[in-house]
Amino acid sequence: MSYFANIPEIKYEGPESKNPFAFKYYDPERIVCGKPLKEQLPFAMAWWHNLGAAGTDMFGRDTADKSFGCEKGTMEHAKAKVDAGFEFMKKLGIRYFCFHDVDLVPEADDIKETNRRLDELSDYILEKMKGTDIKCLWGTANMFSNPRFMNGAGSSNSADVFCFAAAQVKKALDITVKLGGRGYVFWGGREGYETLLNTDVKFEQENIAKLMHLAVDYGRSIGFTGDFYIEPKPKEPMKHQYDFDAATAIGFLRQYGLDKDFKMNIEANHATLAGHTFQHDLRISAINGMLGSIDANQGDMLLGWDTDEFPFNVYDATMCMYEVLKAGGLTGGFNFDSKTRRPSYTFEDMFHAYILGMDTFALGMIKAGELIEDGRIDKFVEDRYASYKTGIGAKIRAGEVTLKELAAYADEMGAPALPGSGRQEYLESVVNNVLFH
Ligand code: XLS
Ligand code: CA
Ligand code: CA
Repeated sequence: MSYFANIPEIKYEGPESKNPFAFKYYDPERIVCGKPLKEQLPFAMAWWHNLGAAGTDMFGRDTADKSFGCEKGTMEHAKAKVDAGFEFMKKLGIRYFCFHDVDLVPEADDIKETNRRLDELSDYILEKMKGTDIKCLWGTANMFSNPRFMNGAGSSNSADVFCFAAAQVKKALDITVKLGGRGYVFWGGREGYETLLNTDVKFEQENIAKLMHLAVDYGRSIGFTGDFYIEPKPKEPMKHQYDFDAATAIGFLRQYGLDKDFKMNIEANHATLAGHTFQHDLRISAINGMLGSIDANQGDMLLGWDTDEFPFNVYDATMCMYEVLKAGGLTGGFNFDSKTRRPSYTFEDMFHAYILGMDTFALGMIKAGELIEDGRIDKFVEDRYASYKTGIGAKIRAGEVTLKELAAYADEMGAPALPGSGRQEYLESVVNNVLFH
C-alpha cells in the first residue's frame, strides 16, 4: 500500500532546478567542515505534526485528511501512520523520527491497555525498520494533553498524577530504547503555574527533579546510554513555565545534580518566545557543554505564540548552524517540530514543507561553513579581547591579581581608553557578503 504514489523519491538537483520535488541545496554527500551533510544534519520527522496534525485550530476543524484510509483512534490507523511515515521518510532520505507515546497509539482508559498497544505498535515499527537505516532520534511522554495533567506532571499537586506521569515516562523510555533512540525529552509544557496564590514553587521544582532522577535511574538500568534533554519554553500553555530558557534550565539541572545526564533540546520558536534569538539559546547551551539536539522550526515575530513553522529564514539558519559547527556538531539531531500552515492541507504540501526545511538548514550549514572558513568574524572576536592576552589582562585571566592590585594599576593609569569599536555594521556586512557572493 502506497500513500504517496504520485510523489517521486526526492533527490538533490541543485539550485538551478525548478522541480518542486527536488532538493536545491541539500546534497547529502556534500562535505561541509569535514563531514558530508547527511552526517552533519541528522534530520528527524516529528510523528505528531506530520502524521497527526490535521489543521485544527481554536477557530476551526481539520483541513487535512490524516486518516490514511482508516478510522482514527484505532490500531489499524496507528499502523497506517507507521506505513505512511516510513514511506515519507524513505522518499526524503530522513533517517530519524521523534514521538510522544500517544502519537503512536490511541490512549486507552486503562494504562495497562495503552502499554499493550505501545508494545504491539513498537513491534510493528521494529519490523518496518528492518532493512532501512531509519531509527528513533528521541521519544517522550505526552504529560500535558490529558486533563489529569492540568496542573503539570512532576509538578502536579496530586501524588497520584505524579505516579501516572512516572508510569508514562517508564514506558516511553522502554519504547525509546527498543527503537534505538539517541535521546529522551522532557518538555515541561504544564510544568509551571498560573498564579502564586495557589502554588508552592520550590516544592514543585523539587518534585520535577525527583521525577527526572527516577527517569535517569530507570533509563540507565535498562541500558539507555543516550542523553536526556530538557526542552525549554517560557510560556504556552502555562503562563509561567519553569524551563523558561536554556540558562534557567541549565541552572535547574545543576541545582538538582542532573547536569551529567541531561542536555538541552533547543527549539527556535521557544527561544524567540523567551525574548532571545535562536542562536542565543544555542550558544548558552554550547558554552555549558549542554547543546544536545534541536527542534527545527521558526516562529512569527508578529505573533506571540508557538507557530511551529517550517524554517525558511536563511539568515537564522546560518547563524544557528554557525553555533552548531562551532560546538562540534550535535549528539542529537534536527527534529522538524514544524507543521504546514492550515491551508496547505495536501500530501504534496507535506513534502514541500520538508524540502523547504531541509534545504534551508543545508543552505544555512553551507553558509555557516563559509563564514567560518572566511575567518573575518572569528578573527574580529579574537582580536576584540586581545587586551587579556598580555600584561594586566593576562594576569586577570590567570587569577594572579587581587582587587587591591587592580585598584593600584587603575590609579597609575588614570582613565582607560575607549574599548574599541564593536563594528557591528561591518560584521553584518561580512555576513551579507558571505551569504550573497
Ligand atoms: C511544544 C513542544 C513539544 C515538544 C515535545 O511546544 O515543542 O512538541 O517538542 O513534547
Ligand atoms: Ca518542540
Ligand atoms: Ca513548539
